[in-house]
Amino acid sequence: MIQNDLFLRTLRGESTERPPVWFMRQAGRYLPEYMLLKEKYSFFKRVQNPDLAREITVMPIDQLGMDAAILFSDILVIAQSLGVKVDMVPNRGPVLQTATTEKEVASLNVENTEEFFRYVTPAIQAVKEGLYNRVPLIGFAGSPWTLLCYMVQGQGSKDFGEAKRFILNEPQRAKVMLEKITEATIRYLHIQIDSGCDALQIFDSWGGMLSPTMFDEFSLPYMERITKAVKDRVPVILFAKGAWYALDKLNAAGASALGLSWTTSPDYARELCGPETVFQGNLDPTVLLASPDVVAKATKEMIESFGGGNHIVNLGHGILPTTSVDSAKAFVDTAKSYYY
Ligand code: 1CP
Repeated sequence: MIQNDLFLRTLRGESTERPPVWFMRQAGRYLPEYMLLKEKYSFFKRVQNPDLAREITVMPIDQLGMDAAILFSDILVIAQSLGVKVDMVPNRGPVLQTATTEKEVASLNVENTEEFFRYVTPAIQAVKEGLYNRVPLIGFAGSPWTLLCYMVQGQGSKDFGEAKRFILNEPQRAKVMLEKITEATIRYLHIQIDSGCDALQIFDSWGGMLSPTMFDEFSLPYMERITKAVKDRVPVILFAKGAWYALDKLNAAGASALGLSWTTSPDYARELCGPETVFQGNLDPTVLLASPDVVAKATKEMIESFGGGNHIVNLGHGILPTTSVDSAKAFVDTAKSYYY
């Protein structure tokens, strides 16, 4: 059905002619046409309106030609579905009403998940029409720990000190919260699959902020439950940024591929997980601030460092807003012209 299924074949562990390429945060930020839509419509309008979701999701595919599209949305929609107010404040980022007291955590409502996500099916169907089977569509969610970070901290943070204080002082309450986020996420991902997503990625953006033992307690088990709940329907990519110490455990959790940040070497990852594991990554996103020639050279070296297979070309985290379209294109074109 899908014309370019290179990404899905790689996720199945098949040997391919070249590595597929897409990158985190490819829909938005660095694209001038996105910035125009951003001026006109609020963030959640762009997420929920099928025409806007289609336009923004398909825009990078039309302009740069990646091998997979990722649905335009945000990880924080799960907080919204649980009843938490989220504001996307221009030039500042998300601001959330926090949930930390026993009463606030008890009031998080999983039963509202399907009702809240009514907009998802029309949005994904519109995106699929816009893609007309050119490339697969990736759905996504944040990991429960990363969601808890925002729901407790109330905004982005360099150290998520409040979120860590919360899990240290109130581990039981934190686990009630993580359970609820997990349940809502599983329901949401099933809706994404039912609506047409071909693969899923779980973003544990702040997993690497935890020590290995805290990661085992507060992040891994929940990501594992989510993965097990959906992996027989579509392939799942687990990306725990900076949690290099947990790669073998994430691999054992049932992922089809593991995302790597740029501080993890492919050799180390292979040593921990073996030759069969598919890795995704891992160029430092700041490299894309350099000129297209420099980007092309660094991308080629990165691809070579993965040793010629079981690899999806991506960045080690989201593309930076100040990246030029030409440098982003050099990244994509280098992967697309690299034959094993
Ligand atoms: O209006 C805007 O352009 C605001 C910026 C923006 C965008 C473009 C936000 C606010 N979210 C998004 C879209 C988004 N977020 C996507 C779209 C699909 C894509 O192209 O990849 C995805 C996958 C996300 C996921 C996301 N949101 C993550 C995980 C990935 C990562 O980068 O670590 C996280 C941590 C968020 C939270 C969030 N949402 C927005 C911002 C600015 C942030 C970061 C807040 C912070 O910690 O400072």
